Amino acid sequence: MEKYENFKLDGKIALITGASYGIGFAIAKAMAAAGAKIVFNDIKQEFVDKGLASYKEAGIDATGYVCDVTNEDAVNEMVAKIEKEVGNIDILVNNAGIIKRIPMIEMKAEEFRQVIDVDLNAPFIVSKAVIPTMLKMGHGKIINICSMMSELGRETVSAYAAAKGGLKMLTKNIASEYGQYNIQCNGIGPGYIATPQTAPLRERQPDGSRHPFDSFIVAKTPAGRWGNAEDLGGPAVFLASEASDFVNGQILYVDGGILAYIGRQP
Ligand code: NAP
Ligand code: GCO
Repeated sequence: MEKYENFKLDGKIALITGASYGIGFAIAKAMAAAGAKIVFNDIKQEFVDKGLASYKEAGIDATGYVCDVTNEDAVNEMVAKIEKEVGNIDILVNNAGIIKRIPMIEMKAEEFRQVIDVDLNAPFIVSKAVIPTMLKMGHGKIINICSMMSELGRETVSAYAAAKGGLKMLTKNIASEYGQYNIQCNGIGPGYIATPQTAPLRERQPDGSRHPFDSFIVAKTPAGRWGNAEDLGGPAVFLASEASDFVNGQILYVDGGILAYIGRQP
Protein backbone atom coordinates (compact mmCIF):
# COMPACT_ATOMS: atom_id res chain seq x y z
CA MET A 1 0.00 0.00 0.00
CA GLU A 2 1.26 3.49 -0.84
CA LYS A 3 2.49 5.21 2.33
CA TYR A 4 -0.36 6.90 4.24
CA GLU A 5 -2.88 5.99 1.53
CA ASN A 6 -5.56 5.96 4.25
CA PHE A 7 -5.23 9.73 4.81
CA LYS A 8 -6.81 10.32 1.40
CA LEU A 9 -10.46 11.37 1.00
CA ASP A 10 -10.91 10.45 -2.67
CA GLY A 11 -14.50 9.57 -3.50
CA LYS A 12 -15.82 11.03 -0.23
CA ILE A 13 -18.46 13.76 0.07
CA ALA A 14 -17.93 16.25 2.89
CA LEU A 15 -20.60 18.65 4.20
CA ILE A 16 -19.05 21.53 6.14
CA THR A 17 -21.64 23.82 7.72
CA GLY A 18 -21.13 27.60 7.71
CA ALA A 19 -18.11 27.30 5.43
CA SER A 20 -18.26 30.37 3.17
CA TYR A 21 -15.16 31.65 4.94
CA GLY A 22 -13.22 31.29 8.19
CA ILE A 23 -12.36 27.96 9.77
CA GLY A 24 -14.98 26.06 7.77
CA PHE A 25 -13.57 27.32 4.49
CA ALA A 26 -10.01 26.37 5.50
CA ILE A 27 -11.10 22.88 6.55
CA ALA A 28 -12.99 22.49 3.26
CA LYS A 29 -9.89 23.49 1.26
CA ALA A 30 -7.80 20.91 3.10
CA MET A 31 -10.39 18.17 2.59
CA ALA A 32 -10.66 19.09 -1.10
CA ALA A 33 -6.87 18.84 -1.41
CA ALA A 34 -7.16 15.35 0.11
CA GLY A 35 -9.68 14.39 -2.58
CA ALA A 36 -13.09 15.10 -1.06
CA LYS A 37 -16.05 16.64 -2.88
CA ILE A 38 -17.03 19.76 -0.89
CA VAL A 39 -20.58 20.76 0.01
CA PHE A 40 -21.28 23.73 2.30
CA ASN A 41 -24.11 25.93 3.47
CA ASP A 42 -24.64 29.45 4.70
CA ILE A 43 -27.65 31.39 5.92
CA LYS A 44 -28.05 33.71 2.94
CA GLN A 45 -27.70 33.21 -0.83
CA GLU A 46 -25.33 36.17 -1.02
CA PHE A 47 -22.95 34.45 1.39
CA VAL A 48 -23.27 31.14 -0.47
CA ASP A 49 -22.50 32.95 -3.73
CA LYS A 50 -19.47 34.66 -2.15
CA GLY A 51 -18.37 31.29 -0.82
CA LEU A 52 -18.75 29.62 -4.22
CA ALA A 53 -16.62 32.37 -5.77
CA SER A 54 -13.94 31.83 -3.10
CA TYR A 55 -13.95 28.08 -3.67
CA LYS A 56 -13.74 28.59 -7.44
CA GLU A 57 -10.79 30.96 -6.94
CA ALA A 58 -9.16 28.19 -4.90
CA GLY A 59 -9.79 25.74 -7.75
CA ILE A 60 -12.50 23.87 -5.84
CA ASP A 61 -15.79 22.89 -7.52
CA ALA A 62 -17.90 23.15 -4.35
CA THR A 63 -21.67 22.94 -4.04
CA GLY A 64 -23.43 25.44 -1.79
CA TYR A 65 -26.88 25.51 -0.19
CA VAL A 66 -28.80 28.18 1.69
CA CYS A 67 -29.74 26.74 5.08
CA ASP A 68 -30.04 27.98 8.65
CA VAL A 69 -28.66 25.03 10.61
CA THR A 70 -30.94 25.81 13.58
CA ASN A 71 -34.01 25.04 11.43
CA GLU A 72 -34.59 21.28 11.52
CA ASP A 73 -36.98 21.22 8.54
CA ALA A 74 -34.54 23.26 6.46
CA VAL A 75 -31.65 20.98 7.47
CA ASN A 76 -33.58 17.82 6.57
CA GLU A 77 -34.52 19.38 3.23
CA MET A 78 -30.91 20.37 2.54
CA VAL A 79 -29.57 16.90 3.38
CA ALA A 80 -32.19 15.27 1.13
CA LYS A 81 -31.23 17.66 -1.71
CA ILE A 82 -27.52 16.93 -1.21
CA GLU A 83 -28.15 13.17 -1.29
CA LYS A 84 -30.18 13.59 -4.51
CA GLU A 85 -28.01 16.17 -6.28
CA VAL A 86 -24.48 15.35 -5.05
CA GLY A 87 -24.52 12.03 -3.25
CA ASN A 88 -24.48 10.53 0.24
CA ILE A 89 -22.60 12.49 2.91
CA ASP A 90 -19.57 10.55 4.17
CA ILE A 91 -18.12 13.36 6.30
CA LEU A 92 -19.96 16.01 8.32
CA VAL A 93 -18.15 18.95 9.89
CA ASN A 94 -20.40 20.84 12.31
CA ASN A 95 -18.57 24.15 11.98
CA ALA A 96 -21.28 26.85 11.89
CA GLY A 97 -21.16 28.85 15.07
CA ILE A 98 -21.70 32.21 16.71
CA ILE A 99 -20.51 33.91 19.87
CA LYS A 100 -21.98 36.75 21.92
CA ARG A 101 -19.53 38.40 24.33
CA ILE A 102 -21.79 39.82 27.06
CA PRO A 103 -21.33 39.76 30.86
CA MET A 104 -23.62 36.97 32.04
CA ILE A 105 -25.86 39.07 34.27
CA GLU A 106 -26.38 41.51 31.39
CA MET A 107 -27.14 38.79 28.82
CA LYS A 108 -30.80 38.29 27.90
CA ALA A 109 -32.10 34.71 28.08
CA GLU A 110 -32.97 34.99 24.36
CA GLU A 111 -29.35 35.89 23.55
CA PHE A 112 -28.16 32.88 25.57
CA ARG A 113 -30.64 30.66 23.72
CA GLN A 114 -29.47 31.97 20.32
CA VAL A 115 -25.89 30.87 21.02
CA ILE A 116 -26.98 27.47 22.35
CA ASP A 117 -29.22 27.09 19.29
CA VAL A 118 -26.45 27.55 16.73
CA ASP A 119 -23.50 26.09 18.63
CA LEU A 120 -25.15 23.06 20.26
CA ASN A 121 -28.69 22.40 19.01
CA ALA A 122 -27.65 22.72 15.36
CA PRO A 123 -24.84 20.11 15.55
CA PHE A 124 -27.45 17.76 17.05
CA ILE A 125 -29.95 18.56 14.25
CA VAL A 126 -27.45 18.18 11.40
CA SER A 127 -25.85 15.04 12.86
CA LYS A 128 -29.33 13.50 13.32
CA ALA A 129 -30.08 14.30 9.67
CA VAL A 130 -26.96 12.61 8.25
CA ILE A 131 -26.53 9.57 10.53
CA PRO A 132 -29.37 7.45 9.01
CA THR A 133 -27.65 7.34 5.61
CA MET A 134 -24.27 6.77 7.27
CA LEU A 135 -25.85 3.75 8.99
CA LYS A 136 -27.01 2.42 5.59
CA MET A 137 -23.54 3.02 4.10
CA GLY A 138 -21.84 1.29 7.03
CA HIS A 139 -19.49 4.20 7.67
CA GLY A 140 -19.41 7.89 8.56
CA LYS A 141 -17.26 10.64 10.03
CA ILE A 142 -18.63 13.47 12.15
CA ILE A 143 -16.31 16.26 13.29
CA ASN A 144 -17.66 18.84 15.74
CA ILE A 145 -15.80 22.13 15.98
CA CYS A 146 -15.54 22.60 19.71
CA SER A 147 -13.32 25.17 21.42
CA MET A 148 -10.94 25.84 24.28
CA MET A 149 -14.17 26.95 25.90
CA SER A 150 -15.18 23.29 25.90
CA GLU A 151 -12.65 23.14 28.80
CA LEU A 152 -12.22 26.65 30.16
CA GLY A 153 -14.40 29.66 30.89
CA ARG A 154 -13.70 33.35 30.74
CA GLU A 155 -15.59 36.57 31.30
CA THR A 156 -18.46 37.37 28.90
CA VAL A 157 -18.68 34.02 27.08
CA SER A 158 -21.04 32.06 29.36
CA ALA A 159 -23.40 30.97 26.57
CA TYR A 160 -20.58 30.04 24.22
CA ALA A 161 -18.70 28.02 26.87
CA ALA A 162 -21.91 26.24 27.88
CA ALA A 163 -22.61 25.39 24.24
CA LYS A 164 -19.08 24.23 23.46
CA GLY A 165 -18.91 22.22 26.68
CA GLY A 166 -22.15 20.57 25.67
CA LEU A 167 -20.81 19.97 22.16
CA LYS A 168 -17.84 18.11 23.68
CA MET A 169 -20.25 15.75 25.45
CA LEU A 170 -22.54 15.44 22.40
CA THR A 171 -19.40 14.36 20.50
CA LYS A 172 -18.68 11.68 23.08
CA ASN A 173 -22.29 10.53 23.06
CA ILE A 174 -22.54 10.19 19.29
CA ALA A 175 -19.30 8.21 19.43
CA SER A 176 -20.76 6.00 22.16
CA GLU A 177 -24.10 5.43 20.44
CA TYR A 178 -22.94 4.91 16.84
CA GLY A 179 -19.36 3.67 17.10
CA GLN A 180 -20.64 0.10 16.74
CA TYR A 181 -21.83 1.01 13.21
CA ASN A 182 -18.42 2.27 12.09
CA ILE A 183 -19.37 5.90 12.58
CA GLN A 184 -16.64 7.93 14.25
CA CYS A 185 -17.48 11.23 15.92
CA ASN A 186 -14.65 13.42 17.17
CA GLY A 187 -14.12 17.07 17.94
CA ILE A 188 -11.54 19.63 17.03
CA GLY A 189 -10.88 22.26 19.68
CA PRO A 190 -9.22 25.24 18.03
CA GLY A 191 -7.25 27.65 20.18
CA TYR A 192 -7.41 31.34 19.33
CA ILE A 193 -7.66 31.52 15.55
CA ALA A 194 -7.51 34.70 13.46
CA THR A 195 -10.92 34.78 11.77
CA PRO A 196 -13.79 37.29 11.59
CA GLN A 197 -15.16 35.78 14.81
CA THR A 198 -12.12 36.89 16.80
CA ALA A 199 -11.44 40.11 14.90
CA PRO A 200 -12.80 42.26 17.78
CA LEU A 201 -10.16 40.70 20.08
CA ARG A 202 -7.35 41.73 17.75
CA GLU A 203 -8.41 45.25 16.79
CA ARG A 204 -5.63 47.83 16.95
CA GLN A 205 -6.13 50.40 19.71
CA PRO A 206 -6.67 54.13 18.86
CA ASP A 207 -2.98 54.75 19.56
CA GLY A 208 -2.05 51.96 17.12
CA SER A 209 -1.02 49.53 19.86
CA ARG A 210 -2.14 45.92 19.92
CA HIS A 211 -5.44 45.00 21.64
CA PRO A 212 -4.64 43.94 25.22
CA PHE A 213 -6.38 40.60 24.60
CA ASP A 214 -4.25 40.05 21.51
CA SER A 215 -1.07 40.53 23.57
CA PHE A 216 -2.50 38.34 26.36
CA ILE A 217 -3.23 35.43 24.01
CA VAL A 218 0.15 35.60 22.31
CA ALA A 219 1.83 35.51 25.75
CA LYS A 220 -0.37 32.62 26.90
CA THR A 221 0.25 30.52 23.80
CA PRO A 222 3.55 28.55 23.78
CA ALA A 223 3.58 28.85 19.96
CA GLY A 224 3.68 32.63 20.54
CA ARG A 225 1.05 33.41 17.91
CA TRP A 226 -2.64 33.27 17.04
CA GLY A 227 -3.61 30.23 15.02
CA ASN A 228 -4.43 30.44 11.34
CA ALA A 229 -7.54 28.69 10.03
CA GLU A 230 -5.18 26.65 7.83
CA ASP A 231 -3.62 25.16 11.00
CA LEU A 232 -6.84 23.16 11.38
CA GLY A 233 -6.78 21.58 7.91
CA GLY A 234 -4.45 18.68 8.63
CA PRO A 235 -6.15 17.62 11.87
CA ALA A 236 -9.52 17.77 10.09
CA VAL A 237 -8.29 15.61 7.19
CA PHE A 238 -6.94 13.08 9.69
CA LEU A 239 -10.27 12.86 11.55
CA ALA A 240 -12.18 12.65 8.25
CA SER A 241 -9.98 9.85 6.87
CA GLU A 242 -9.71 6.10 7.39
CA ALA A 243 -6.46 6.83 9.24
CA SER A 244 -8.62 7.69 12.28
CA ASP A 245 -11.07 4.77 12.10
CA PHE A 246 -10.11 3.67 15.65
CA VAL A 247 -10.26 7.23 17.05
CA ASN A 248 -13.69 7.98 18.50
CA GLY A 249 -15.11 10.43 21.02
CA GLN A 250 -11.90 12.44 21.22
CA ILE A 251 -11.43 16.20 21.18
CA LEU A 252 -8.24 17.11 19.33
CA TYR A 253 -7.07 20.50 20.59
CA VAL A 254 -5.28 22.51 17.93
CA ASP A 255 -4.27 25.40 20.14
CA GLY A 256 -0.52 26.04 19.93
CA GLY A 257 -0.20 24.57 23.42
CA ILE A 258 -2.27 27.15 25.29
CA LEU A 259 -4.33 24.57 27.21
CA ALA A 260 -1.13 22.91 28.45
CA TYR A 261 0.55 26.10 29.65
CA ILE A 262 0.17 27.79 33.07
CA GLY A 263 1.59 31.05 31.69
CA ARG A 264 4.88 32.90 31.95
CA GLN A 265 5.85 34.38 35.34
CA PRO A 266 5.15 38.18 35.17
P1 NAP B 1 -16.93 32.90 11.71
O1 NAP B 1 -15.80 33.51 10.96
O2 NAP B 1 -17.85 33.78 12.51
O3 NAP B 1 -17.81 31.99 10.71
C1 NAP B 1 -18.91 31.33 11.25
C2 NAP B 1 -19.67 30.74 10.07
O4 NAP B 1 -20.84 30.10 10.58
C3 NAP B 1 -20.11 31.81 9.09
O5 NAP B 1 -19.99 31.33 7.76
C4 NAP B 1 -21.59 31.98 9.45
O6 NAP B 1 -22.39 32.39 8.38
C5 NAP B 1 -21.95 30.57 9.81
N1 NAP B 1 -23.20 30.52 10.58
C6 NAP B 1 -23.48 31.16 11.73
N2 NAP B 1 -24.73 30.87 12.11
C7 NAP B 1 -25.25 30.04 11.18
C8 NAP B 1 -26.51 29.39 11.01
N3 NAP B 1 -27.51 29.55 11.89
N4 NAP B 1 -26.70 28.61 9.93
C9 NAP B 1 -25.71 28.45 9.02
N5 NAP B 1 -24.49 29.03 9.11
C10 NAP B 1 -24.28 29.81 10.19
O7 NAP B 1 -16.35 31.84 12.74
P2 NAP B 1 -15.00 30.99 12.73
O8 NAP B 1 -13.98 31.69 13.54
O9 NAP B 1 -14.70 30.55 11.33
O10 NAP B 1 -15.52 29.75 13.59
C11 NAP B 1 -16.04 28.60 12.98
C12 NAP B 1 -16.29 27.61 14.10
O11 NAP B 1 -15.10 27.47 14.88
C13 NAP B 1 -17.36 28.08 15.09
O12 NAP B 1 -18.09 26.97 15.55
C14 NAP B 1 -16.53 28.67 16.24
O13 NAP B 1 -17.24 28.62 17.46
C15 NAP B 1 -15.38 27.74 16.26
N6 NAP B 1 -14.16 28.24 16.89
C16 NAP B 1 -13.58 29.39 16.45
C17 NAP B 1 -12.37 29.78 17.06
C18 NAP B 1 -11.66 31.04 16.66
O14 NAP B 1 -10.74 31.43 17.42
N7 NAP B 1 -11.99 31.67 15.55
C19 NAP B 1 -11.79 29.02 18.05
C20 NAP B 1 -12.45 27.86 18.47
C21 NAP B 1 -13.63 27.48 17.87
P3 NAP B 1 -22.80 33.94 8.24
O15 NAP B 1 -21.57 34.62 7.75
O16 NAP B 1 -23.91 33.95 7.26
O17 NAP B 1 -23.22 34.41 9.61
C1 GCO C 1 -13.28 34.46 22.96
C2 GCO C 1 -12.93 33.79 21.67
C3 GCO C 1 -12.84 32.29 21.89
C4 GCO C 1 -12.43 31.63 20.61
C5 GCO C 1 -12.33 30.16 20.73
C6 GCO C 1 -11.23 29.74 21.63
O1 GCO C 1 -14.05 35.43 22.94
O2 GCO C 1 -12.74 34.01 23.99
O3 GCO C 1 -13.87 34.09 20.67
O4 GCO C 1 -14.06 31.81 22.35
O5 GCO C 1 -13.36 31.91 19.62
O6 GCO C 1 -13.53 29.56 21.00
O7 GCO C 1 -11.06 28.35 21.50
